[in-house]
Amino acid sequence: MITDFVVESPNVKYGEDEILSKYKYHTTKVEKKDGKYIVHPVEEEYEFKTLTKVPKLGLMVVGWAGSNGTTLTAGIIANREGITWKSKNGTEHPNYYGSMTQCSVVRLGTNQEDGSDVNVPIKDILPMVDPNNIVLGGWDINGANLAEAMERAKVLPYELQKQLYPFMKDLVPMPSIYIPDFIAANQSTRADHVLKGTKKEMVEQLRKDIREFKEKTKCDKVIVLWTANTERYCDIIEGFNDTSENLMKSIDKNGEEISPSTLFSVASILEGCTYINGSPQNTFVPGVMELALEHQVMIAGDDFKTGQTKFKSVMADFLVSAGIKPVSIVSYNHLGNNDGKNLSAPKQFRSKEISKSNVIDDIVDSNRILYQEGEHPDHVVVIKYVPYVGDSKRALDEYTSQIFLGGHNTIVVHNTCEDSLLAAPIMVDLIVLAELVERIKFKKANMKEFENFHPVMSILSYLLKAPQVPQKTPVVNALFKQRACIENILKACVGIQPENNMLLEHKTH
Ligand code: NAI
Ligand code: DG6
Repeated sequence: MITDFVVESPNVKYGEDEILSKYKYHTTKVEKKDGKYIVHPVEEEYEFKTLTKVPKLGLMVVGWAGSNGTTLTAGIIANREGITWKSKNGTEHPNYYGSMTQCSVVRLGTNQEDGSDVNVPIKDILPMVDPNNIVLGGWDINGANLAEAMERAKVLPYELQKQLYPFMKDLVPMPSIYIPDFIAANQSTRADHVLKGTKKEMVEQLRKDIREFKEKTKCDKVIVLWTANTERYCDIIEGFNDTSENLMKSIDKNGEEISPSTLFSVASILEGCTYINGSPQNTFVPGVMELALEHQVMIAGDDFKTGQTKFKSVMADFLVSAGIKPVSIVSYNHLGNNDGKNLSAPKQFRSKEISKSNVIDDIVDSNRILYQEGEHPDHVVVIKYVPYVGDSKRALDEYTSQIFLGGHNTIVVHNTCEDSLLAAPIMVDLIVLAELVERIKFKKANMKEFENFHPVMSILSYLLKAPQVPQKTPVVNALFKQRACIENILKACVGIQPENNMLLEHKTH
């Protein structure tokens, strides 16, 4: 497969350290006047500048000794070292299946010779970090080394674990912040590796950890990723965590209603490191959002979108866009890993229930033929802890829809899968894309200087169950719209128009 390409266009310039692209952005503005919509097709001039030097990237994982943390680490090492292992099916090879940057393609255009499609991997549209080169570190409230932790997680085949052991036994997480009130009580026996001190002292310690990691590994850039246990929601309190100033004062006073994840995000932002929240809790209280904006540091969240929710964001979109009306969506899960154990506590379950429940909102709200204002399908999410099934989560969904002339259509889906094997490639994508987004700058016609994208990286919505977006920005949950957003922004950076799927060249003489 040829993956190398160059765009020949007066609008695209390849420099030594950057790619410059002049781009016409076509959008449509609509106003309501005298009871009808007035539609204005608009063309806006943008310039994109992508810095092409790929940095040496460090990733600091919070919850490094968990199932996701160990699986991600194992996957990167197995790929980097080319480790193969025997299974009953023969020799298995490492891969990044499940990662859209590493294993999916985009259509570049039409082959002039035979009219066929020309596709290239997403990772080749712009220079991106190779996940094999990511330098890993992190924290955990449990002191197991990564080899023991991988064994405990029971995710990977034994023959692969055996070979990974020597690479992982010396990787030991740094002690972390444990505030029992925020995660389930059933996690207490795991917390044997914890930081002491006030909240302010702990933030200072995390900042020092980040600086020392960067120095020791000689990384150009560090990203911090939360994949630790799901926390309960934090109350948003006026004068306490509602502004960055109040939040920082509350940290100084060792205030109570501040979660470990919020403290991590603050430390990360103050160190200028992008922070990604892979769990559902509201880490990004308004004070954190404001802090990220003030420091112009990127943040993204919440909650990796892996299996059931990803499917739902396709299924609901398919049904509603087919003119079919889902009226009841019931999602049931059982799993037996430590995530499932933590989620068996009501407050932690509630955080997950919220992030899993919002995923059809924009799809339903878009169609006023099927749904009246305020009308919504029944949508129920159940999660049960069943230790025996371990990481092999079972997800059962029932979609009941109203169809033509009073009929009903019920679709039932059963999905069995190792949860962490779905999550690790999503983590790879979040890291690779977040790092790239930091190197893309844009300038609109009326702007003097190039600017970065908004610090709240809604471009990563595809990978997240409950995407954080800048204020007054619509949340998009529908999976293929989210994917198109990533694809089209990357293409814009090399002067290629979005895919319009019209294929007029095949429909006209
Ligand atoms: P896990 O329970 O195996 O790992 C979590 C790790 O975090 C544990 O090692 C624990 O000791 C550690 N931890 C807890 N509090 C900590 C703190 N304050 N600082 C540092 N470490 C801390 O869970 P797993 O399966 O790895 O999932 C991690 C998170 O990712 C959970 O919140 C889960 O809901 C979320 N998630 C998982 C998905 C999946 O498909 N596996 C998908 C979406 C989200
Ligand atoms: C129970 O559903 C456990 C959760 O942590 C999920 O497995 C995880 O959030 C993945 O959820 P989903 O809906 O994307 O499969």
